[in-house]
Amino acid sequence: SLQPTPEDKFAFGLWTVGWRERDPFGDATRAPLDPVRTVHKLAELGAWGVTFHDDDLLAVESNRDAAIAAFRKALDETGLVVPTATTDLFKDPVFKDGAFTSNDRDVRRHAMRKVMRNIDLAAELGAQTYVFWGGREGAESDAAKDVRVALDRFREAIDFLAGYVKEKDYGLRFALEPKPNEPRGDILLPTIGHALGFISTLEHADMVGLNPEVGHEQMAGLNFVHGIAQALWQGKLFHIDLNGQHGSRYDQDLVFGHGDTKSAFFLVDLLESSGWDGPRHFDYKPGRTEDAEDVWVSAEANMRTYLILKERAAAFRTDPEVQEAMRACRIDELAVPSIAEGESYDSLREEEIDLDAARARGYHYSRLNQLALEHMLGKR
Ligand code: 3MF
Ligand code: MG
Ligand code: MG
Ligand code: MG
Repeated sequence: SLQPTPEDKFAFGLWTVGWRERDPFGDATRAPLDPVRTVHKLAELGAWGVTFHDDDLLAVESNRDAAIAAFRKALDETGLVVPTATTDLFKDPVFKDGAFTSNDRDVRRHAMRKVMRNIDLAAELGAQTYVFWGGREGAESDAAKDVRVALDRFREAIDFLAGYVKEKDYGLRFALEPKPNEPRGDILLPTIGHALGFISTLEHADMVGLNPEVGHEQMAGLNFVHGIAQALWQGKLFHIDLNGQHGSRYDQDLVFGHGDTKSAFFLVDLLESSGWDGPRHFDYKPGRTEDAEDVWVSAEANMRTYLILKERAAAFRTDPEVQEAMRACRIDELAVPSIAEGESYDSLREEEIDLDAARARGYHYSRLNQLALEHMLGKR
C-alpha cells in the first residue's frame, strides 16, 4: 500500500517542513512552524519519527525548558519517536569560521559545550544516533586554514564527545554527514570517502559512522548509490538523509525522487535488498513557492515516492525476465572468489585465458538497464 505507516520508519527533521525559505536573495516566504504542530501533522501523515537540531525546538518558544516540555508532550500524545538529533553549529555568526575547527579556540570550546547539552537531551528522548554536519568547518581560501591542523581539531572534538557518550553510557552512535561545499567555499570531509578515511583515524571509530545525503554526493558529481553501497560494506551506514538533487549545483534539497529519479530507484532497491532497518529520514526543503498547506503535500510526496519505488524495485527483483537477464550479465559470477580456496600461485600462473573469446564476449547490460527503467516507469 502507498499509505505510510510507522513500520516504514519514515522520519523528518523539524527543520525540513519548518524551513521558512530564506535564501541569499530573499526573505522568508512562510511563517515559523510550531514543532508541536509538526509532530502532530507528521503522525497524522503516517510518519514514524521526528529529528531536530537543538535550536529547531525554539522556533516559536524561546524558553528552552518550555519548548522541550511542549515537544515531549506532543511526542507522548502521538507516539512519534526521536531516532536522531543533531546540533546547529552553523546559524549563529559565532560559527562563521567553523565550530570544531574555528581558528578561535573559545568558539571551539563553546561548540563542544553546545553539543554536550543537546546530547543529554537526545539521550533522554531515546535517540540512537547523533548527527554531525560540519557546515561551517571549511574555508574560502587555501591560505586561510591549515587543513591538516583543522582535521586534528575535528578529530579531537569527535573523540572528546564520543568519550563523553561512553562515560555517560548513553548508547548513542555518531553519524558524520559529508557535504562538499555550501555554505563554505569548501567544507572539510566533503564526501563519503573522505569521511570514511577520517573515521578510521578516530579513537572511538567503532561508534562513528555516516549520515550521507543524496544531494550532497550528487553536488560533488558522485554516484550516491555507490557511496551508500560502500558505507554498507564497511558497516558504516548509521543514518541517511533522503532528498532530491539535479547534478552539481547548489544544494537543492528537493523532495525525494524529484531530482535524479533513476538513482532514487536504485537507492531504494539497495536499501531494501540489503535489509537496511534504520530510519528512512528525509532532509528536504519545501520549495520557496509553497504555502503552509503545500508543505504537507511535499512531506507526503517524499514518503509516497519511497513506497512507489520500493514496490517497483521489488517487482524488478522478482521478475523472471530480469533474473534471466542478470544471469546473462553474469552478475552472480562476481560473487565467486577470483582465487579458489588454498589455490597456489603456480596454479594461477599456469592457467591460460582464451583472450580472443574474452575480448569478444558481451556483458548484455543494455537489456538489463532497459528492464530496470521499464519497471521504474511502471511499464512492467
Ligand atoms: C545541510 C544539511 C543539514 C544537516 C543537518 C543534520 C540543515 O545541507 O543537510 O541540514 O542534514 O544539520 O545534520
Ligand atoms: Mg542537502
Ligand atoms: Mg541540506
Ligand atoms: Mg542533511
